[in-house]
Amino acid sequence: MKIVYSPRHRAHHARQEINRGELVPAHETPERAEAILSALQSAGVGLVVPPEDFGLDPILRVHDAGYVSFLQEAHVRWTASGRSGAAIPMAWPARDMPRVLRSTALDAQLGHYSFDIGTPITAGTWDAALASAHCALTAADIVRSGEPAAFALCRPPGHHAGHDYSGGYCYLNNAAIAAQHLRESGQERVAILDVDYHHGNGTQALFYNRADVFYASIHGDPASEYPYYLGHADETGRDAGAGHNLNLPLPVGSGWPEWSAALDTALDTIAAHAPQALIVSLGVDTFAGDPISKFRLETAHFPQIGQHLAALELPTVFLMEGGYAVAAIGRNVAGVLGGFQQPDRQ
Ligand code: Q9C
Ligand code: ZN
Repeated sequence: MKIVYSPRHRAHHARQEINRGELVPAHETPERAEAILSALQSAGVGLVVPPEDFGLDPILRVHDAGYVSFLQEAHVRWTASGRSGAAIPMAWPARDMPRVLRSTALDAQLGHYSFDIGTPITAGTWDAALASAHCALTAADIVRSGEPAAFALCRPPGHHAGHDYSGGYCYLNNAAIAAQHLRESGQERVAILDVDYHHGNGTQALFYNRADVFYASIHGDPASEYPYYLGHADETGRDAGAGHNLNLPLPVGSGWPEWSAALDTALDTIAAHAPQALIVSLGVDTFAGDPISKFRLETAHFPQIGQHLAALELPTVFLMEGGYAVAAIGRNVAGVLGGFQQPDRQ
């Protein structure tokens, strides 16, 4: 399958993040994408192609225009105010404060358009995020044109980003942008399967009241795991979207037996919704060696994920989300895609 990749991801490079109360080297690094690219090339997964330029229109079908403008300007404003490094939010409205943005202060806007401290805006963040979304759109078009699958090597990732907020290393919701694009180019029902360790709160929220995009996620139980405030099993959709959201939270420490049982449930439910296309939010932070996550999948399990997905026999857009064990990320992603392409060989 084709691999859609842009070197523009490198423009987004935060040096540090706050984790467990300490300033530590950032986990979401350019090396992640480079490691994936080289592993996919070594494994012969397919031709590497650049993203097409879709401009802003398909982004604005999903994201708020004020948020998109803010992302483009935030780092320039940060620097103009005499600060160095990345723009980082540090204040958010509490429940009894109005959520409408009245202040023109940069710090008010940083808080308004985000939900955590872990999503810094550097000089190149906007360029990288836009290229990442264009990779997802290009992969969607490749599949729409008749190829059975494509892989978008998205970086930064997207599934935590909502209509008008960043969070969890995510700025633009690549999966949602690709799903909306497929919807508007004629696919009546689209399913998104999110296998990243973390619940894709942004993707869920964007489609929660819609029946045309089904969202299913297998993730660390938000009772203890990020993003904490969304991803519980009783969130099943609202209004027209009732019954079109499936959360399968698993306890910390879950391994292949529990995880693959949840995958079977997700795939059965997706099949019952009879979508015309599948988008896979592919995070490999379910790996036992992941530095910030707590599932126990081993490298040998990733080809089996691909194999299970192939059994759905749906046009499939894979796009990259998380995975922070850089030494293993390439082989784990190559494993999923290889298992999908050659299910009989696994
Ligand atoms: N101590 C993705 O995988 N920080 N985002 C968690 C845990 C946020 C992960 C801190 C993790 C976000 C795309
Ligand atoms: Zn994740």
